[in-house]
Amino acid sequence: MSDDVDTLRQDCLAALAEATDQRGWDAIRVSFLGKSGRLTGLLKQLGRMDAEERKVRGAQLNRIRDELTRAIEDRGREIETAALDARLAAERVDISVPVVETPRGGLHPVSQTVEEITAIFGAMGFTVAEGPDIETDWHNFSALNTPEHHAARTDHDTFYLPPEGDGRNRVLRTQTSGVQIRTMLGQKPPIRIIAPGRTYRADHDATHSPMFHQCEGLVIDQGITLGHLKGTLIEFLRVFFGKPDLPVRFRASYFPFTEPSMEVDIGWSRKTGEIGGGEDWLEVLGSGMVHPRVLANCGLNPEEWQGFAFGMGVERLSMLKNGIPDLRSFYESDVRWLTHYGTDPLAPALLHEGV
Ligand code: 2NL
Repeated sequence: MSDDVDTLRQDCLAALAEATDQRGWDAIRVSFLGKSGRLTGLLKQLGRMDAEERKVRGAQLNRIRDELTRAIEDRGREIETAALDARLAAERVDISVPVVETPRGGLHPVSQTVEEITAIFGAMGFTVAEGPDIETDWHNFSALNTPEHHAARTDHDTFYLPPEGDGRNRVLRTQTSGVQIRTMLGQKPPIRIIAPGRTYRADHDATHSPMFHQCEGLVIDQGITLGHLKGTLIEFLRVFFGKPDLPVRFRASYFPFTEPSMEVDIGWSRKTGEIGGGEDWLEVLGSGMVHPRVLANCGLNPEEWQGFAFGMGVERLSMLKNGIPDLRSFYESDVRWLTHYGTDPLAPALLHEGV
């Protein structure tokens, strides 16, 4: 081998041995095999040689080119592997280190219960309607056929707001019925809505809070009967409590806004506290066929349209379903209580199998 080629070969192999990264390696590759590289330069000289000399020199240069090409490729792979190993070592994660858990918030049982109620009635074709907490006494009482001197209207039971001078008296709504009144006034039947929300009564003891939550429901269409009311509420209660055989009893009652009116009881055992059977009954809902005068107050002809309505206390249903003994605990924001009774905000409202 001629000296210049041998030097070139030694230089290239020595440089490769020193190269530690991709960039240095690439510079070596270009400086020997690139367009203006040293070996390329020697190969270009072949054209100026006579045939005999070119044959000998050409074979030598080709052999060196093959050797160096292979050496460069091998070194390239080594550098690549070393770089990957270094990265893997640097980015190593110790999966045995314990995680610091981020405390997760939960849904308040009232929110959870409203979601469950909404999911069940939603599956039956109801939509959710909302309205103001501050309601005119016309929407809260008069439209609902509540007599001018009814006990519910006294400021013993109702929070009245100072007059605003527009001739309309305002109250903190004592039930969410105003939402349904507004719906009947604002849209044509058929109507299928539930109205969950805060309600207020001037009452405060172990079993009453001045603010609590109700969910009312309203269906208006042609040919609606007591059968539709009973079927809807029985289905709701059995799905809500997850008991396909839950005993449900309708008991005649009185509300100014429905006729006939019925309270709804479910079976329970006074001895074990268990819901779904036993010797006793527990009141859970109020209901009835919408009074013709309420329909007329909302511009609906009672000869043409009928409907049923119902109302329930959200905290009460939550207490019964979740075994929560004390109403006041709902409003104390005790983190231990919230952690115990709160539910995963990302879990969909649990719907028991329909019955
Ligand atoms: C109860 C009883 C009830 C209604 C609410 C209602 C609403 C309109 C027309 C007629 Cl717009 N009725 N609501 C009807 C019956 C009972 O609630 O015990 N609530 C906790």
